[in-house]
Amino acid sequence: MSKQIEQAYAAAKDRYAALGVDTDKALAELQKLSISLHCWQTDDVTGFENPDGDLTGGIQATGNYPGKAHTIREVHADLKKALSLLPGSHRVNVHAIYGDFSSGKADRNRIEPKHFQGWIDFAKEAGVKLDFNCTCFSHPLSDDGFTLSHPKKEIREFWIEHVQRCRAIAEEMGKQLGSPCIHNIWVPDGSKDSTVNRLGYRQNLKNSLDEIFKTKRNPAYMKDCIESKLFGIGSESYVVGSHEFYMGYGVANQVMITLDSGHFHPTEVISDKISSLLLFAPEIMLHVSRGVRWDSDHVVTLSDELLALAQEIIRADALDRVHVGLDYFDASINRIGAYVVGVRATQKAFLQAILEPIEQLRDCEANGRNFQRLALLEEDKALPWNDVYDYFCLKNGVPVGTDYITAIEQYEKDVTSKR
Ligand code: RNT
Ligand code: ZN
Repeated sequence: MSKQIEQAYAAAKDRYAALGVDTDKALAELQKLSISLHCWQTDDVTGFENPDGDLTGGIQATGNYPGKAHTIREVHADLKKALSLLPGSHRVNVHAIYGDFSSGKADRNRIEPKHFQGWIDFAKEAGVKLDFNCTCFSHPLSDDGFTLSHPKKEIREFWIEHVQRCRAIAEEMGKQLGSPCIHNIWVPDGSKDSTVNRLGYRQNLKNSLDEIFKTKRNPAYMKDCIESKLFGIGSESYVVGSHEFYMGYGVANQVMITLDSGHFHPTEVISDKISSLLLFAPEIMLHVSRGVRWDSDHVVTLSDELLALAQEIIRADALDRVHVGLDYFDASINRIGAYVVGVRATQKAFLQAILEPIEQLRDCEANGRNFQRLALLEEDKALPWNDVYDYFCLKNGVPVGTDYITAIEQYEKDVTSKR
């Protein structure tokens, strides 16, 4: 089998070389792409603060496929399994509700780095870096739909304290792991029906963010980002943190902006936002997801839009300024399988983008040879990029092609089905 893969790679290498593309170089580029795996896919965004509580905040994980993780150990084991089936070295994205509260419960405004030391130790052992998120949902003080923009000062202050503490935790993670931990702020704030106070809530959110960012953190250890959304379940009429809000805030204050591909109108794409944002914001964080109708969080697949997104980043030579994370939660299928499919789809999109015969394409465009540009782009779609990806898996010592399906079935049989 490995001989066939090597032969297919050699043939692909020649095909690409004829177009001026070096596949060995492309593989070296892909090897550097670190994808942040969202820990919340293991347990449908439940966490350990209140394992019996409901998920709130306009997000929902549907399905009841058996085998979800119930403890930190199980989350770690599932992540390790997923990582063992993925080529490359990656990151893990942790949410504040996934702390270790076995030494005693700590409310959100009381959490400390010690609650996340277990995650840092896990990361060291698993050879991954960490990213972090404050959790401004699934809590009694977010039940009426508002947190950082809440009309009541005491409630805003509670959430400000939470986010401040999360930024300190992120800094500790980055310090111990030697890689800046990206801390994402997403708040569910919004309302089901029309509000007559759109400006008021936004003013509150702005003031809360100003307060939060007054505390400077070491950028070598942590970086901040802010995430917008168009609407959520139960916040259909108004979301405080809209795209315009965070675009304005991020550009004015030079804070990194998070683009979640599921957070826009179904016909609006984030691929076309990359080249604009790169001109005005310092960096971009991606939450790669797949919106389907009103749901923003289906498992990522190799879609045209995912490819367009990767192409925009590679064509702009911006891999060092764009951070790639995943964000979806599917409780209806094997959860480890959901990780592996999503990460592999993302890598395949980036690999195709890296393998693009960009010099030839740019030459066509510069000389008005637009038919030739179109034809090259069409031919490029079916070049043997998957042979290059198979070889990438082989070289990284992970299952090639459909082989990971059997590995996941085995893990389900041995581990998750027994939970
Ligand atoms: C919600 C946002 C947010 C969450 C995670 C759990 O719509 O996408 O990023 O998915 O924080
Ligand atoms: Zn997101």
